[in-house]
Amino acid sequence: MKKASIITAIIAAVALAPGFGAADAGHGAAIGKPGDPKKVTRTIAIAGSDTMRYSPSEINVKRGETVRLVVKNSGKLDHELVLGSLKALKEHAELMRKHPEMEHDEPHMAYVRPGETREIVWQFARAGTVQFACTVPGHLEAGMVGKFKVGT
Ligand SMILES: [Cu+2]
Repeated sequence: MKKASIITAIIAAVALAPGFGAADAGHGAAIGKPGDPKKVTRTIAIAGSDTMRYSPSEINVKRGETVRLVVKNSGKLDHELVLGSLKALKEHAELMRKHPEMEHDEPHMAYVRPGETREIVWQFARAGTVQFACTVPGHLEAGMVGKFKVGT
């Protein structure tokens, strides 16, 4: 019995270990997908600052809409905007904490150094909420989160 539960634990650990990428890809469908720049209907400017807030932090979009997010860092620290579910964002933040040197640049994220501006072209697929956060260590925890309210 004890042996069986240890084996179960090992299986669970193995299943979870490479699961980060897989889970992320799976949830990618729920949050939408990289958009076609030709189909952009709206440009939305979002600024991240050292007060650990985004401005604006709540944005209404429509299901199926393709938007260009212009992410500006108006602070003196590095910031980032990563789209995802809160769960995936927390996992990403944890990964960043363990591997601060980690290079990561995917279509659903924009890493902005002080004074920089970067863009994400994104198409929202489902009605509901798509969250975003800064996964620079400590920032999400300090409240650097925001959300898109995807309407029909
Ligand atoms: Cu930040």
